[in-house]
Amino acid sequence: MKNELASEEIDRYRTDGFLIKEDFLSPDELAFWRQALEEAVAKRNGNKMPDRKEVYGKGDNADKAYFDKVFDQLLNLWQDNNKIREIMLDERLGKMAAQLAGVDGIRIWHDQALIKKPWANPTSWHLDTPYWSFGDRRALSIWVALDDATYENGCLFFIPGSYQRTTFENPGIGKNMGAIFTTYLEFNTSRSVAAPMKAGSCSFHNGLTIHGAHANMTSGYRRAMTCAYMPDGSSFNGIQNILSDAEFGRLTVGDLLNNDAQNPLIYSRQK
Ligand SMILES: O=C(O)CCC(=O)C(=O)O
Repeated sequence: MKNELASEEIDRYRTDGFLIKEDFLSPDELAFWRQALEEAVAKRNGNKMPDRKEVYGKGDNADKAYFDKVFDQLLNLWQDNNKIREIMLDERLGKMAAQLAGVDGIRIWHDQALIKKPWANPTSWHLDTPYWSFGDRRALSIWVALDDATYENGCLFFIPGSYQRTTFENPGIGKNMGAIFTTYLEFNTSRSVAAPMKAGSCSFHNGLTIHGAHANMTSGYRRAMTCAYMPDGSSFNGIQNILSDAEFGRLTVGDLLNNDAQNPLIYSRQK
């Protein structure tokens, strides 16, 4: 795993709000991640979450037929598959996320397999952090390509620098690709940057970076394994998102999100 970050890469991430690492995984690691994903997906039986079908607040009910064809989305696979657990709890990933975010500790918010099946719809431009149960401008995700992600099958796109201006207000993610630009008029004429990647490469993006992905115009799969990271010390903001009803019921706005069973601390600089 090419887990070292040069200071130039950290600077670029801090300017653009995203960073691409080519050939991040070795061929053996890529094979292990693919096998882990295959096993985990088979075990999930169509459920998005380990314990339920949906993710709260992600537009599951509106236009289900359309959104089911954006991608298959399976979250928190680390909680029910040992191989994904080994992959996701790797301190090296946490350290990279902490270095990019400029924080001392990193917790998993949730992992997520995003599988664009043949002929899948595009992923409209959106933000991530406004969906999450904490508000921290430094929160970020890793996105690892498990197939070549190309212009044809649904590679990611980013709006450079957008994370420096966007807020926790949620413009949502609908069927209109560019709806977010009516909220963020200042980016309406921005240049977008495409991120085609070979399988085994990865990108990091800040959760407030405007991003999206092409449709899958091919008969093949575009599989990605991702993980959203929360800076240690983040507190509950009242949004349910991936939290179970029981956990949601227990929490009061302002409570620390430090339950290791739900959000494991995978890196701490103090250690
Ligand atoms: O894979 C995609 O199509 C979108 C990915 C995304 O939005 C994310 O990882 O935050």
